[in-house]
Amino acid sequence: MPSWLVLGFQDSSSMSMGELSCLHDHVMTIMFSVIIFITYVMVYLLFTTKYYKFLSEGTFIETIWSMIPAFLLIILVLPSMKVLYMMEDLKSPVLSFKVIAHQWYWSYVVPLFKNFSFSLNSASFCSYEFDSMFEDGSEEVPRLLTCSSDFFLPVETSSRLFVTSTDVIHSFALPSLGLKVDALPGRINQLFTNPSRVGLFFGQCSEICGSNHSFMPISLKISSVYDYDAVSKSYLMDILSDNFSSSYKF
Ligand SMILES: [Cu+2]
Repeated sequence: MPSWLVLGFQDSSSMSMGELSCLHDHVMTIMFSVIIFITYVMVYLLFTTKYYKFLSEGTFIETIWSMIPAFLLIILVLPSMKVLYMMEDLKSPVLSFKVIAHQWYWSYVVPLFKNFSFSLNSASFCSYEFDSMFEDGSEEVPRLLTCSSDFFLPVETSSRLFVTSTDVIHSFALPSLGLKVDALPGRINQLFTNPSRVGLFFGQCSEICGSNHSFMPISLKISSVYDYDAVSKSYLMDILSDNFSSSYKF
């Protein structure tokens, strides 16, 4: 999770975020080498009094200084394309979730897993929806990141997130999983993730979406596949008992 004085990325929790961190380091290494070399040459030329007359024109040197940047661009673009395709390829997801942005909270539509179904008055459920509001917590919980209910995903399972919005443009972002996509009204964007470790992860809306933009955090709980049904069932029971507490017993 984000903490004070951390200037780099958060620890990665999925393979795609690990690859993104590696790509970042790769690009930075090349970029700083180029900056240092160019700065050295420019400063040297500013202060030198020598002039090498054959350097003002020469086919060989011009070929060299065209080939080297082209080569650098190729070694920058190849790993970038690899990560891009890795993140976009859906690889037949096991579960599909729907993430809906509102001013100013998130709601999630979660499928029930492993043939778990729930019937109430002869209607059976295969998915359900819950809202996740910002919660102004006490000192023990992370400030501006705590939600009333956590979104949850099973670990080491390919999941697909459909992201959309009901009002204005928001952006669903979870840095430690390397996820970020705009939530656009009238359009569905999709994300693919395969979390590699369990835990509680935080993100925030990353599009200036109105006066309470800072107060729509995302908290994601990644549990084991075996716990997923139990968590799912307890959420469903909570929602049903909130909505039908007077008429039904569970
Ligand atoms: Cu927003």
